[in-house]
Amino acid sequence: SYDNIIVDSSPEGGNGKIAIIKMNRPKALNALNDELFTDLIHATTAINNDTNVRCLILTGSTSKAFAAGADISEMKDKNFEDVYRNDMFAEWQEISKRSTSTPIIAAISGYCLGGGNELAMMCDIMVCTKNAKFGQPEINLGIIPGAGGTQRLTRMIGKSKSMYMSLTGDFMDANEAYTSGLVAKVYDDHDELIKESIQIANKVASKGSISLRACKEAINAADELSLQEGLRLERRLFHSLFATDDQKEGMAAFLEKRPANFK
Ligand code: CO8
Repeated sequence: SYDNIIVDSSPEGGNGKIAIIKMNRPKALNALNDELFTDLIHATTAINNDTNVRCLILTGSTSKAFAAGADISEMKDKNFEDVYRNDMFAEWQEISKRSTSTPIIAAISGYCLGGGNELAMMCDIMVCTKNAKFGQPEINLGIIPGAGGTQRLTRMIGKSKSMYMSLTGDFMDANEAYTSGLVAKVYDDHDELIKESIQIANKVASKGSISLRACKEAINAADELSLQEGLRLERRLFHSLFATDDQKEGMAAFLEKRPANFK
């Protein structure tokens, strides 16, 4: 058990292969402080190493906030030497797409700001409620995004919208986040968000675990590789899946007109 997050390893409605982590500092709108960081990295690492879990949902414990950013009260008195020497926020890469091979769904209600939005963008599928608000308001604090906001957001929604958000600090609503490609789905409220996220996670988790991880690796490589390099990586991963039982089962099941039973 943790102080700043709630981990549910067998959520109601789940198929036994999914887990949910809820960030739980509701009074501070889930501002990401050191303790919450530590809990989250510990829990995601444990879940990533658990081969029974094929999909993880990351969400906030209430409808008001996914996370309103890094904890400003913790950062306020730090100086350059502190943050440079400790390479502040470098450890967040643990949760990022490259380090955690289990697919992660960010289920977002309410505020998703600064480091909160950066955390959501480290996940693989972002879904939200109608009341969600996305932003990189660091510019209002005299700083800039520090955990991928200038890089991942630009790749996801393009330069002009990314510049607009980070230079003005204005928030983006759920509708614009959907039409901009930041989120995959929008739901009415927090309860529906969680219910539907569990359904998405169940669907993902019903697939073969190796093919899921290979698929995640290939899609994330698209951020970094040239088209030729990316196509080559995709082909090699595709070839490697012919060494798995899941490929045999998946193709046999199709031809035998029955659902596949991936082990
Ligand atoms: N840090 C610390 N406390 C916060 C934060 C935060 N980011 N956001 C909200 N809180 C606290 C408030 O101080 C308040 O506490 P208290 O009740 O003790 O006064 C409580 O949460 C409720 O907040 P508000 O009263 O302000 O609630 P409102 O509904 O009036 O406003 C807002 C909600 C608009 C979300 C407002 O709280 C706000 O603007 N928050 C700050 C948002 C922000 O600037 N975020 C960026 C932070 S910097 C950052 O994220 C850098 C990222 C670097 C990488 C991080 C790695 C992942």
